[in-house]
Amino acid sequence: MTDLLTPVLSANWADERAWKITNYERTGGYQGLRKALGRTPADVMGTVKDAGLRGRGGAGFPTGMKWSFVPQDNPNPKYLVVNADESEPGTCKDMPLMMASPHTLVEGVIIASYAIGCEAAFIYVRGEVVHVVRRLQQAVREAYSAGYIGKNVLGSGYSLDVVVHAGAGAYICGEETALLDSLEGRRGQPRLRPPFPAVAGLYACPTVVNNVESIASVPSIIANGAEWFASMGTEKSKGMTLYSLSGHVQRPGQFEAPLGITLRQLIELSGGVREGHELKFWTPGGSSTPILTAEHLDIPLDYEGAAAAGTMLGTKALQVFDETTSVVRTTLRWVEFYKHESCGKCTPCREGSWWLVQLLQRFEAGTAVEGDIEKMLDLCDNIGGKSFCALADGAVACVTSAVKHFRSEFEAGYTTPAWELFPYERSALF
Ligand code: L3W
Repeated sequence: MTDLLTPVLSANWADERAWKITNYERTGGYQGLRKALGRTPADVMGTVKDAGLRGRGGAGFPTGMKWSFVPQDNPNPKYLVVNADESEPGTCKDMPLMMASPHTLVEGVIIASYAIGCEAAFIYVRGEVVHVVRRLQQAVREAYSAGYIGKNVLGSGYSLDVVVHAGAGAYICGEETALLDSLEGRRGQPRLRPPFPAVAGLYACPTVVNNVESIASVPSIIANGAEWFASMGTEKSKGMTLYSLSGHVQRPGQFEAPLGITLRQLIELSGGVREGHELKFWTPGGSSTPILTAEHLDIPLDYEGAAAAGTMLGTKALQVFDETTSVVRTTLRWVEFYKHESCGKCTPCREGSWWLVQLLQRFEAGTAVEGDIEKMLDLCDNIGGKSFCALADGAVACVTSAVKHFRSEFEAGYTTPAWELFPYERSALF
Protein backbone atom coordinates (compact mmCIF):
# COMPACT_ATOMS: atom_id res chain seq x y z
CA MET A 1 0.00 0.00 0.00
CA THR A 2 1.20 3.49 -0.77
CA ASP A 3 1.38 6.14 1.94
CA LEU A 4 -1.63 8.26 2.74
CA LEU A 5 -1.93 10.60 -0.19
CA THR A 6 -2.69 14.20 -0.93
CA PRO A 7 -6.45 14.34 -1.46
CA VAL A 8 -7.65 14.32 -5.03
CA LEU A 9 -11.44 13.97 -4.99
CA SER A 10 -11.76 15.97 -1.79
CA ALA A 11 -8.89 18.37 -2.51
CA ASN A 12 -11.02 21.53 -2.57
CA TRP A 13 -13.72 20.64 -0.10
CA ALA A 14 -12.44 23.14 2.44
CA ASP A 15 -13.17 25.94 -0.05
CA GLU A 16 -16.79 26.88 0.59
CA ARG A 17 -17.19 28.04 -3.00
CA ALA A 18 -15.42 25.13 -4.69
CA TRP A 19 -18.77 24.38 -6.34
CA LYS A 20 -18.53 27.46 -8.58
CA ILE A 21 -17.20 26.78 -12.06
CA THR A 22 -14.66 29.62 -11.83
CA ASN A 23 -13.14 28.17 -8.65
CA TYR A 24 -13.10 24.71 -10.17
CA GLU A 25 -11.33 25.97 -13.29
CA ARG A 26 -8.81 27.89 -11.19
CA THR A 27 -7.67 24.62 -9.59
CA GLY A 28 -7.21 22.76 -12.88
CA GLY A 29 -10.85 21.91 -13.50
CA TYR A 30 -11.87 20.87 -17.04
CA GLN A 31 -8.22 20.29 -18.06
CA GLY A 32 -8.94 16.54 -18.16
CA LEU A 33 -11.83 17.20 -20.56
CA ARG A 34 -9.64 19.33 -22.85
CA LYS A 35 -7.06 16.55 -22.89
CA ALA A 36 -9.72 13.89 -23.56
CA LEU A 37 -11.23 15.78 -26.49
CA GLY A 38 -7.81 15.88 -28.13
CA ARG A 39 -7.69 12.08 -28.12
CA THR A 40 -9.89 9.38 -29.61
CA PRO A 41 -12.73 7.93 -27.51
CA ALA A 42 -11.02 4.52 -27.65
CA ASP A 43 -7.84 6.05 -26.30
CA VAL A 44 -9.71 7.66 -23.39
CA MET A 45 -11.42 4.36 -22.62
CA GLY A 46 -8.04 2.60 -22.77
CA THR A 47 -6.59 4.99 -20.19
CA VAL A 48 -9.45 4.32 -17.76
CA LYS A 49 -8.96 0.58 -18.30
CA ASP A 50 -5.20 0.81 -17.76
CA ALA A 51 -5.72 2.87 -14.60
CA GLY A 52 -7.57 -0.09 -13.10
CA LEU A 53 -10.48 2.03 -11.81
CA ARG A 54 -13.13 -0.21 -10.26
CA GLY A 55 -16.74 0.78 -9.58
CA ARG A 56 -17.12 2.68 -6.31
CA GLY A 57 -20.84 1.96 -5.84
CA GLY A 58 -20.43 -1.40 -4.11
CA ALA A 59 -19.57 -4.13 -6.56
CA GLY A 60 -16.09 -3.01 -7.69
CA PHE A 61 -16.66 -3.96 -11.32
CA PRO A 62 -13.88 -2.59 -13.61
CA THR A 63 -15.13 0.71 -15.02
CA GLY A 64 -13.22 0.70 -18.31
CA MET A 65 -14.33 -2.87 -19.00
CA LYS A 66 -17.97 -1.90 -18.43
CA TRP A 67 -17.58 0.94 -20.93
CA SER A 68 -16.11 -1.45 -23.46
CA PHE A 69 -19.26 -3.64 -23.29
CA VAL A 70 -21.24 -0.89 -25.03
CA PRO A 71 -21.66 -2.16 -28.60
CA GLN A 72 -20.32 0.57 -30.86
CA ASP A 73 -22.06 -0.88 -33.95
CA ASN A 74 -25.52 -0.62 -32.35
CA PRO A 75 -27.55 1.97 -34.35
CA ASN A 76 -29.60 3.00 -31.28
CA PRO A 77 -28.61 5.93 -29.06
CA LYS A 78 -26.25 5.18 -26.20
CA TYR A 79 -26.65 6.61 -22.71
CA LEU A 80 -24.62 7.30 -19.62
CA VAL A 81 -26.52 7.21 -16.33
CA VAL A 82 -24.86 8.26 -13.09
CA ASN A 83 -26.20 6.46 -10.06
CA ALA A 84 -26.41 9.24 -7.48
CA ASP A 85 -29.11 7.49 -5.45
CA GLU A 86 -26.80 7.02 -2.47
CA SER A 87 -28.92 5.50 0.29
CA GLU A 88 -27.09 2.48 1.64
CA PRO A 89 -27.17 2.87 5.46
CA GLY A 90 -23.93 4.51 6.58
CA THR A 91 -22.92 5.63 3.11
CA CYS A 92 -22.26 9.35 2.87
CA LYS A 93 -19.56 10.00 0.29
CA ASP A 94 -21.34 10.83 -2.98
CA MET A 95 -23.59 13.52 -1.52
CA PRO A 96 -20.70 15.49 0.04
CA LEU A 97 -18.75 15.11 -3.19
CA MET A 98 -21.62 16.50 -5.27
CA MET A 99 -22.24 19.35 -2.82
CA ALA A 100 -18.59 20.38 -2.49
CA SER A 101 -17.39 19.87 -6.03
CA PRO A 102 -20.22 19.12 -8.48
CA HIS A 103 -18.05 20.03 -11.46
CA THR A 104 -15.73 17.09 -10.75
CA LEU A 105 -18.74 14.87 -11.48
CA VAL A 106 -19.94 16.95 -14.42
CA GLU A 107 -16.49 16.88 -16.03
CA GLY A 108 -16.34 13.11 -15.50
CA VAL A 109 -19.76 12.74 -17.10
CA ILE A 110 -18.62 14.58 -20.22
CA ILE A 111 -15.39 12.57 -20.54
CA ALA A 112 -17.16 9.24 -19.95
CA SER A 113 -19.92 10.12 -22.43
CA TYR A 114 -17.30 11.03 -25.04
CA ALA A 115 -15.48 7.74 -24.43
CA ILE A 116 -18.55 5.55 -24.89
CA GLY A 117 -19.97 7.67 -27.73
CA CYS A 118 -23.18 8.87 -26.11
CA GLU A 119 -24.89 12.21 -26.64
CA ALA A 120 -27.27 12.18 -23.67
CA ALA A 121 -26.33 11.60 -20.04
CA PHE A 122 -28.49 11.49 -16.92
CA ILE A 123 -27.58 12.05 -13.30
CA TYR A 124 -30.19 10.22 -11.19
CA VAL A 125 -30.12 11.80 -7.73
CA ARG A 126 -31.84 10.56 -4.62
CA GLY A 127 -35.10 12.49 -4.31
CA GLU A 128 -34.80 13.57 -0.70
CA VAL A 129 -31.62 15.59 -1.18
CA VAL A 130 -33.12 18.66 -2.81
CA HIS A 131 -30.05 20.77 -1.99
CA VAL A 132 -27.83 18.36 -3.95
CA VAL A 133 -30.24 18.34 -6.89
CA ARG A 134 -30.17 22.15 -7.00
CA ARG A 135 -26.41 22.29 -6.76
CA LEU A 136 -26.04 19.84 -9.63
CA GLN A 137 -28.58 21.69 -11.74
CA GLN A 138 -26.61 24.89 -11.16
CA ALA A 139 -23.34 23.17 -12.12
CA VAL A 140 -24.87 21.74 -15.29
CA ARG A 141 -26.21 25.20 -16.23
CA GLU A 142 -22.75 26.70 -15.68
CA ALA A 143 -21.15 23.97 -17.80
CA TYR A 144 -23.63 24.64 -20.64
CA SER A 145 -22.84 28.38 -20.51
CA ALA A 146 -19.09 27.69 -20.59
CA GLY A 147 -19.44 25.46 -23.65
CA TYR A 148 -18.45 22.25 -21.85
CA ILE A 149 -21.90 20.74 -22.50
CA GLY A 150 -24.24 21.29 -25.44
CA LYS A 151 -23.64 21.41 -29.16
CA ASN A 152 -20.04 21.16 -30.34
CA VAL A 153 -18.32 20.88 -26.94
CA LEU A 154 -15.31 23.27 -26.91
CA GLY A 155 -15.35 23.29 -30.72
CA SER A 156 -14.56 19.57 -30.88
CA GLY A 157 -17.57 18.60 -32.99
CA TYR A 158 -18.82 16.38 -30.15
CA SER A 159 -22.26 17.23 -28.66
CA LEU A 160 -23.76 16.20 -25.34
CA ASP A 161 -26.84 16.96 -23.26
CA VAL A 162 -26.89 16.32 -19.51
CA VAL A 163 -30.08 16.00 -17.46
CA VAL A 164 -30.28 15.99 -13.65
CA HIS A 165 -33.19 13.81 -12.57
CA ALA A 166 -34.48 13.56 -8.99
CA GLY A 167 -35.80 10.17 -7.84
CA ALA A 168 -38.77 9.83 -5.54
CA GLY A 169 -37.06 8.42 -2.46
CA ALA A 170 -36.75 4.66 -2.81
CA TYR A 171 -33.65 2.70 -1.80
CA ILE A 172 -34.34 0.11 -4.50
CA CYS A 173 -33.74 2.76 -7.16
CA GLY A 174 -30.03 2.53 -6.31
CA GLU A 175 -30.17 -0.91 -7.94
CA GLU A 176 -29.15 -0.09 -11.48
CA THR A 177 -32.08 -1.65 -13.36
CA ALA A 178 -34.72 -0.34 -10.93
CA LEU A 179 -33.09 3.06 -11.42
CA LEU A 180 -33.55 2.73 -15.18
CA ASP A 181 -37.23 1.78 -14.76
CA SER A 182 -37.70 4.81 -12.53
CA LEU A 183 -35.89 7.08 -14.99
CA GLU A 184 -38.21 5.85 -17.72
CA GLY A 185 -41.15 6.97 -15.59
CA ARG A 186 -42.18 3.62 -14.19
CA ARG A 187 -42.28 2.26 -10.67
CA GLY A 188 -38.68 1.40 -9.76
CA GLN A 189 -38.32 -2.37 -9.70
CA PRO A 190 -35.30 -4.45 -10.71
CA ARG A 191 -35.15 -6.08 -14.12
CA LEU A 192 -33.82 -9.50 -14.89
CA ARG A 193 -30.12 -9.45 -15.89
CA PRO A 194 -28.80 -10.35 -18.46
CA PRO A 195 -29.19 -8.43 -20.60
CA PHE A 196 -26.99 -6.06 -18.62
CA PRO A 197 -27.63 -2.32 -19.08
CA ALA A 198 -24.44 -1.98 -21.14
CA VAL A 199 -26.27 -3.93 -23.86
CA ALA A 200 -29.94 -3.09 -23.19
CA GLY A 201 -30.51 -0.41 -20.57
CA LEU A 202 -32.39 2.89 -20.73
CA TYR A 203 -35.20 2.62 -23.32
CA ALA A 204 -33.61 -0.77 -24.19
CA CYS A 205 -30.55 1.05 -25.57
CA PRO A 206 -26.92 0.45 -24.57
CA THR A 207 -26.39 2.25 -21.26
CA VAL A 208 -23.49 2.59 -18.88
CA VAL A 209 -24.58 2.97 -15.27
CA ASN A 210 -21.79 4.18 -12.98
CA ASN A 211 -21.58 5.42 -9.41
CA VAL A 212 -20.88 9.13 -8.72
CA GLU A 213 -17.43 8.52 -7.27
CA SER A 214 -16.40 6.29 -10.19
CA ILE A 215 -17.25 8.99 -12.71
CA ALA A 216 -15.75 11.75 -10.54
CA SER A 217 -12.45 9.81 -10.54
CA VAL A 218 -12.20 9.99 -14.34
CA PRO A 219 -11.05 13.65 -14.84
CA SER A 220 -7.96 13.21 -12.65
CA ILE A 221 -7.13 9.90 -14.38
CA ILE A 222 -7.21 11.58 -17.78
CA ALA A 223 -5.34 14.65 -16.53
CA ASN A 224 -2.60 12.73 -14.69
CA GLY A 225 -2.48 9.44 -16.58
CA ALA A 226 -3.23 5.80 -15.87
CA GLU A 227 0.12 5.15 -14.21
CA TRP A 228 -0.42 7.92 -11.68
CA PHE A 229 -3.74 6.39 -10.62
CA ALA A 230 -2.44 2.82 -10.64
CA SER A 231 0.50 3.80 -8.44
CA MET A 232 -1.96 4.27 -5.55
CA GLY A 233 -3.77 1.51 -3.71
CA THR A 234 -3.01 -2.19 -3.92
CA GLU A 235 -2.21 -4.61 -6.71
CA LYS A 236 -5.80 -5.32 -7.70
CA SER A 237 -7.58 -2.40 -6.07
CA LYS A 238 -6.05 0.70 -7.55
CA GLY A 239 -6.33 4.35 -6.76
CA MET A 240 -7.63 6.59 -4.04
CA THR A 241 -11.16 6.45 -2.73
CA LEU A 242 -13.58 8.04 -0.29
CA TYR A 243 -14.33 6.18 2.93
CA SER A 244 -17.22 7.40 5.06
CA LEU A 245 -16.73 6.87 8.77
CA SER A 246 -19.68 7.15 11.13
CA GLY A 247 -20.84 6.04 14.55
CA HIS A 248 -18.78 5.90 17.71
CA VAL A 249 -15.67 7.72 16.55
CA GLN A 250 -14.42 11.11 17.66
CA ARG A 251 -14.62 12.80 14.25
CA PRO A 252 -16.96 11.07 11.83
CA GLY A 253 -16.83 12.14 8.19
CA GLN A 254 -15.32 11.37 4.82
CA PHE A 255 -11.69 10.33 4.54
CA GLU A 256 -9.92 10.08 1.22
CA ALA A 257 -7.17 7.46 1.20
CA PRO A 258 -5.61 4.85 -1.09
CA LEU A 259 -7.50 1.58 -1.29
CA GLY A 260 -5.96 -0.87 1.14
CA ILE A 261 -5.87 1.42 4.18
CA THR A 262 -7.04 -0.30 7.37
CA LEU A 263 -9.84 0.63 9.75
CA ARG A 264 -7.23 1.05 12.48
CA GLN A 265 -5.57 3.79 10.43
CA LEU A 266 -8.88 5.43 9.57
CA ILE A 267 -9.98 5.43 13.20
CA GLU A 268 -6.68 7.11 14.10
CA LEU A 269 -7.38 9.77 11.48
CA SER A 270 -10.79 10.31 13.02
CA GLY A 271 -9.37 10.83 16.49
CA GLY A 272 -10.11 7.34 17.81
CA VAL A 273 -13.15 5.53 19.16
CA ARG A 274 -15.13 7.80 21.47
CA GLU A 275 -13.48 8.50 24.79
CA GLY A 276 -13.53 5.64 27.30
CA HIS A 277 -15.00 3.08 24.93
CA GLU A 278 -13.77 0.35 22.64
CA LEU A 279 -14.76 -0.92 19.24
CA LYS A 280 -17.16 -3.85 19.23
CA PHE A 281 -18.24 -4.32 15.60
CA TRP A 282 -18.25 -2.44 12.30
CA THR A 283 -19.43 -2.61 8.73
CA PRO A 284 -16.94 -2.25 5.87
CA GLY A 285 -19.45 -1.12 3.27
CA GLY A 286 -22.73 -0.19 4.83
CA SER A 287 -25.21 -2.58 6.36
CA SER A 288 -25.39 -4.73 3.21
CA THR A 289 -21.92 -6.07 3.91
CA PRO A 290 -21.28 -8.68 6.63
CA ILE A 291 -20.15 -7.09 9.89
CA LEU A 292 -16.65 -7.49 11.29
CA THR A 293 -15.17 -7.15 14.77
CA ALA A 294 -12.09 -5.72 16.52
CA GLU A 295 -10.18 -8.78 15.27
CA HIS A 296 -10.39 -7.35 11.76
CA LEU A 297 -8.99 -3.88 12.43
CA ASP A 298 -5.93 -4.55 10.28
CA ILE A 299 -7.47 -6.07 7.17
CA PRO A 300 -6.72 -4.03 4.06
CA LEU A 301 -9.84 -2.15 3.05
CA ASP A 302 -9.74 -3.14 -0.59
CA TYR A 303 -11.87 -5.57 -2.61
CA GLU A 304 -9.59 -8.54 -1.98
CA GLY A 305 -8.90 -7.82 1.70
CA ALA A 306 -12.60 -7.54 2.45
CA ALA A 307 -13.38 -10.76 0.58
CA ALA A 308 -10.62 -12.64 2.41
CA ALA A 309 -12.21 -11.56 5.71
CA GLY A 310 -15.56 -12.97 4.57
CA THR A 311 -17.19 -9.67 3.74
CA MET A 312 -17.34 -7.07 0.95
CA LEU A 313 -15.83 -3.63 0.58
CA GLY A 314 -19.19 -2.38 -0.69
CA THR A 315 -19.58 1.38 -0.56
CA LYS A 316 -16.73 1.79 1.96
CA ALA A 317 -19.18 3.00 4.57
CA LEU A 318 -17.50 2.21 7.86
CA GLN A 319 -20.05 2.31 10.65
CA VAL A 320 -18.30 1.89 13.98
CA PHE A 321 -20.11 0.59 17.07
CA ASP A 322 -18.65 0.41 20.57
CA GLU A 323 -19.36 -2.00 23.44
CA THR A 324 -22.48 -0.09 24.54
CA THR A 325 -24.30 -1.22 21.38
CA SER A 326 -26.61 -4.21 21.18
CA VAL A 327 -25.81 -6.14 18.03
CA VAL A 328 -29.33 -7.64 18.15
CA ARG A 329 -30.99 -4.25 18.17
CA THR A 330 -28.69 -2.87 15.47
CA THR A 331 -29.44 -5.83 13.24
CA LEU A 332 -33.15 -5.38 13.84
CA ARG A 333 -32.95 -1.71 12.83
CA TRP A 334 -31.11 -2.59 9.63
CA VAL A 335 -33.52 -5.37 8.69
CA GLU A 336 -36.49 -3.07 9.40
CA PHE A 337 -34.95 -0.73 6.84
CA TYR A 338 -34.66 -3.48 4.21
CA LYS A 339 -38.19 -4.67 4.92
CA HIS A 340 -39.49 -1.14 4.48
CA GLU A 341 -37.49 -0.64 1.28
CA SER A 342 -38.19 -4.02 -0.31
CA CYS A 343 -39.90 -3.25 -3.61
CA GLY A 344 -42.15 -6.28 -3.21
CA LYS A 345 -41.42 -7.73 -6.62
CA CYS A 346 -40.12 -11.10 -5.40
CA THR A 347 -41.46 -13.27 -2.60
CA PRO A 348 -38.23 -14.20 -0.77
CA CYS A 349 -37.41 -10.55 -0.18
CA ARG A 350 -40.94 -9.21 0.38
CA GLU A 351 -42.08 -11.95 2.78
CA GLY A 352 -38.69 -13.01 4.10
CA SER A 353 -37.65 -9.57 5.30
CA TRP A 354 -41.00 -9.28 7.13
CA TRP A 355 -40.45 -12.60 8.89
CA LEU A 356 -36.88 -11.67 9.78
CA VAL A 357 -38.16 -8.55 11.53
CA GLN A 358 -40.69 -10.64 13.49
CA LEU A 359 -37.93 -12.96 14.72
CA LEU A 360 -35.46 -10.19 15.49
CA GLN A 361 -38.11 -8.33 17.50
CA ARG A 362 -38.40 -11.44 19.71
CA PHE A 363 -34.64 -11.47 20.31
CA GLU A 364 -34.72 -7.79 21.14
CA ALA A 365 -37.61 -8.21 23.54
CA GLY A 366 -36.07 -11.24 25.26
CA THR A 367 -38.99 -13.42 24.17
CA ALA A 368 -37.21 -15.60 21.60
CA VAL A 369 -37.31 -19.36 22.22
CA GLU A 370 -34.77 -22.14 21.74
CA GLY A 371 -34.51 -22.90 18.04
CA ASP A 372 -35.23 -19.34 16.92
CA ILE A 373 -31.59 -18.77 15.93
CA GLU A 374 -31.69 -21.83 13.67
CA LYS A 375 -35.08 -20.75 12.31
CA MET A 376 -33.68 -17.31 11.52
CA LEU A 377 -30.59 -18.73 9.80
CA ASP A 378 -32.78 -21.12 7.79
CA LEU A 379 -34.90 -18.16 6.74
CA CYS A 380 -31.76 -16.29 5.67
CA ASP A 381 -30.75 -19.32 3.64
CA ASN A 382 -34.07 -19.14 1.81
CA ILE A 383 -33.72 -15.44 1.04
CA GLY A 384 -30.05 -14.89 0.20
CA GLY A 385 -29.19 -15.74 -3.40
CA LYS A 386 -32.83 -16.62 -4.08
CA SER A 387 -34.23 -13.15 -4.59
CA PHE A 388 -34.42 -10.94 -7.64
CA CYS A 389 -31.66 -8.48 -6.75
CA ALA A 390 -28.99 -7.75 -4.15
CA LEU A 391 -31.33 -5.95 -1.70
CA ALA A 392 -32.31 -9.15 0.08
CA ASP A 393 -28.72 -10.42 0.07
CA GLY A 394 -27.85 -7.28 2.01
CA ALA A 395 -30.70 -7.87 4.44
CA VAL A 396 -29.46 -11.35 5.34
CA ALA A 397 -25.72 -10.51 5.36
CA CYS A 398 -26.05 -8.44 8.52
CA VAL A 399 -28.10 -11.15 10.25
CA THR A 400 -25.86 -14.13 9.45
CA SER A 401 -22.66 -12.22 10.26
CA ALA A 402 -24.13 -10.89 13.53
CA VAL A 403 -25.03 -14.44 14.60
CA LYS A 404 -21.61 -15.70 13.52
CA HIS A 405 -19.70 -13.18 15.63
CA PHE A 406 -22.15 -12.59 18.50
CA ARG A 407 -24.22 -15.75 18.87
CA SER A 408 -24.28 -15.44 22.66
CA GLU A 409 -26.09 -12.11 22.42
CA PHE A 410 -28.84 -13.75 20.39
CA GLU A 411 -28.97 -16.61 22.93
CA ALA A 412 -29.40 -14.00 25.65
CA GLY A 413 -32.54 -12.97 23.75
CA TYR A 414 -34.19 -16.22 25.01
CA THR A 415 -34.49 -14.63 28.43
CA THR A 416 -33.36 -11.00 28.54
CA PRO A 417 -34.43 -7.94 26.55
CA ALA A 418 -31.66 -6.07 24.73
CA TRP A 419 -32.50 -2.88 26.59
CA GLU A 420 -31.62 -4.60 29.89
CA LEU A 421 -28.31 -5.88 28.55
CA PHE A 422 -27.41 -2.55 26.98
CA PRO A 423 -28.97 0.11 29.20
CA TYR A 424 -26.49 2.81 28.26
CA GLU A 425 -26.78 2.23 24.59
CA ARG A 426 -26.37 5.38 22.57
CA SER A 427 -25.95 3.77 19.20
CA ALA A 428 -25.11 5.81 16.13
CA LEU A 429 -28.39 4.59 14.71
CA PHE A 430 -30.56 6.58 17.10
C1 L3W B 1 -22.08 -6.30 -18.60
C2 L3W B 1 -21.63 -8.43 -17.69
N1 L3W B 1 -22.10 -5.68 -17.41
C3 L3W B 1 -21.67 -7.26 -14.31
C4 L3W B 1 -22.11 -4.81 -14.49
C5 L3W B 1 -23.49 -4.64 -13.91
C6 L3W B 1 -23.23 -3.61 -12.81
C7 L3W B 1 -21.83 -3.92 -12.33
C8 L3W B 1 -21.75 -4.71 -11.08
O1 L3W B 1 -24.76 -4.47 -7.01
C9 L3W B 1 -23.44 -4.24 -5.05
C10 L3W B 1 -24.41 -5.19 -4.37
C11 L3W B 1 -24.82 -4.39 -3.12
N2 L3W B 1 -21.84 -7.62 -18.77
C12 L3W B 1 -21.67 -7.84 -16.41
C13 L3W B 1 -21.91 -6.46 -16.33
N3 L3W B 1 -21.90 -6.16 -15.02
N4 L3W B 1 -21.52 -8.32 -15.15
O2 L3W B 1 -21.22 -4.62 -13.40
O3 L3W B 1 -22.66 -5.75 -11.11
P1 L3W B 1 -22.98 -6.67 -9.87
O4 L3W B 1 -24.08 -7.58 -10.27
O5 L3W B 1 -21.73 -7.32 -9.40
O6 L3W B 1 -23.45 -5.70 -8.69
P2 L3W B 1 -24.69 -4.66 -8.58
O7 L3W B 1 -25.98 -5.29 -8.95
O8 L3W B 1 -24.36 -3.38 -9.26
C14 L3W B 1 -23.98 -3.59 -6.29
C15 L3W B 1 -23.57 -3.58 -2.87
O9 L3W B 1 -23.17 -3.19 -4.13
N5 L3W B 1 -23.83 -2.43 -2.09
C16 L3W B 1 -24.73 -1.52 -2.55
C17 L3W B 1 -25.13 -0.48 -1.96
C18 L3W B 1 -26.20 0.41 -2.37
C19 L3W B 1 -25.97 1.63 -2.81
C20 L3W B 1 -26.87 2.79 -2.64
O10 L3W B 1 -26.70 3.52 -1.74
N6 L3W B 1 -27.83 3.04 -3.50
O11 L3W B 1 -24.83 1.88 -3.41
C21 L3W B 1 -23.16 -2.29 -0.89
O12 L3W B 1 -22.36 -3.05 -0.48
O13 L3W B 1 -25.10 -5.19 -2.02
O14 L3W B 1 -23.69 -6.35 -4.01
O15 L3W B 1 -23.25 -2.33 -13.34
O16 L3W B 1 -24.36 -4.20 -14.89
N7 L3W B 1 -21.40 -9.73 -17.88
